[in-house]
Amino acid sequence: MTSPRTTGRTPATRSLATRLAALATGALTAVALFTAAAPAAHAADAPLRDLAAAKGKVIGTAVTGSRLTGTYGDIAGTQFSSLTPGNAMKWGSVEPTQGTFNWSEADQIVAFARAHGQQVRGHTLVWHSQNPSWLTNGTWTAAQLSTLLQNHITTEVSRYRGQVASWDVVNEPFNEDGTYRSDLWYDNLGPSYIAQALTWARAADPDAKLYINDYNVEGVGAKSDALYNLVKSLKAQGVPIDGVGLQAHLILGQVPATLQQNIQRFADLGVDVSVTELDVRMQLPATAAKLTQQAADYKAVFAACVAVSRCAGVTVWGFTDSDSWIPDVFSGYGAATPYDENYAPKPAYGAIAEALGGGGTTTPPTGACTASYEVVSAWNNGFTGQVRISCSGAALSSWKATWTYGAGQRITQAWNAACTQSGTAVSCANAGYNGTVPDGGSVTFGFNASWSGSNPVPVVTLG
Ligand code: G2I
Repeated sequence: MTSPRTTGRTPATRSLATRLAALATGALTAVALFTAAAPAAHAADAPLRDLAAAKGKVIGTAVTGSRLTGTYGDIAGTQFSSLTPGNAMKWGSVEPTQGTFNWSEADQIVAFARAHGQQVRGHTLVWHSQNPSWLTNGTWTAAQLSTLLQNHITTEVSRYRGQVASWDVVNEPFNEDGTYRSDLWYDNLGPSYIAQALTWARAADPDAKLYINDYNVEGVGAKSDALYNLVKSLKAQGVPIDGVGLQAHLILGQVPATLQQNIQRFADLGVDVSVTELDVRMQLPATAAKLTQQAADYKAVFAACVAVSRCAGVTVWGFTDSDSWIPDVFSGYGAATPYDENYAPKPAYGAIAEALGGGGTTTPPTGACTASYEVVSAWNNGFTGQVRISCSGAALSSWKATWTYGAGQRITQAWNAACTQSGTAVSCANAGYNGTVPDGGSVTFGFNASWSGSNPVPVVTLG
């Protein structure tokens, strides 16, 4: 289809474009004085970890050790109360050659967590994947394999004794139909490897909470029934089991309806439950509608955890889309985490805050800084916008304004701020000279952008 704003416009279409522009300007200035009320994602809201703590919950994220500096480190260190090494504690990472250990990334993450007053979730001791090739390619008797596993668990858990709050001791032991997964451990040792692994872990650190962790066990079904029956039988036998981890690698719009009921039934067995690897993937590109649905999905998961007292907390599997496994594994899918690739909080961030009792309409702050977005002028395919950041009863020493363009608008130029746009997400940070907004004062920045079709006013979040 040819756009009326491409070549060969007739006077009639030009006048339509002019009228559209006039309409856009008029309509938008009318609503444009809309003020994005605080809470801003970071400035006015308490950090997620404080909101979670007020509910008695832990909020965690998987992290990559090499990235724990700059903005990534700031967010990881301030918003979350627990860190899970995404890969650094797996057997293949810590003992790539038999008897030669590499603890550097795991140590780094543990030290970072300690410096930021955070828990560590150890992940993972017994798994079918990411084992070292010397182990998987070796030929072992059952007795040798059992000894290797015992030594591995003892070595790793002892090293972090007192520093790892919870261990995903056994990861992904089940098939979808609830039978045991055929892997190195089950095939050679039978199902008793699970009880043994838990027992060895308990001996190495009696204070760590010991979990069995799996995916597709979030709702009631054959696989979660198998996990339920296993935990029940381990408890009956006196095997040390403290918790169940529901990974929760979810698809947009598919939070299981039985999630809370399922968490509750595990809790009723006398174990803790944690959501350990939450992400919500969508087919790309992300649109405003998909991000809104994603926010609802995140909110539903957090709300389910809040509703069950033995739900210890929720960990997201990477907090930024730039550190997510999804695009590598599910072609065409992504945008699965609460922050975009440029660390701008997505609607899911606000939804998490709301589920944890913050954000939204709860307690209006007495003093606040707010951002108002205004379309100053518009023409057939472009417009000039301005954002004013005003403080009353509060002040800022730096700021970042973020919003989502749901109708295809694109920033082409900005002044008095450094603006970037990734997909629909816009992020504008203060220039070197205008980061300070005093109590009772304001700062403005401007931009040009393109638009077509419609140009709705976005909600600006201040951070
Ligand atoms: O697969 C998603 C998760 C499912 N539950 C258990 C988790 O441990 C698992 O995490 C992922 C990591 O997020 C990925 O980062 O586990 C993957 C391996 O199964 C990790 O991917 C691996 C890549 O496959 C390697 O090529 C890469 O060297 O990450 C490694 C380190 O970046």
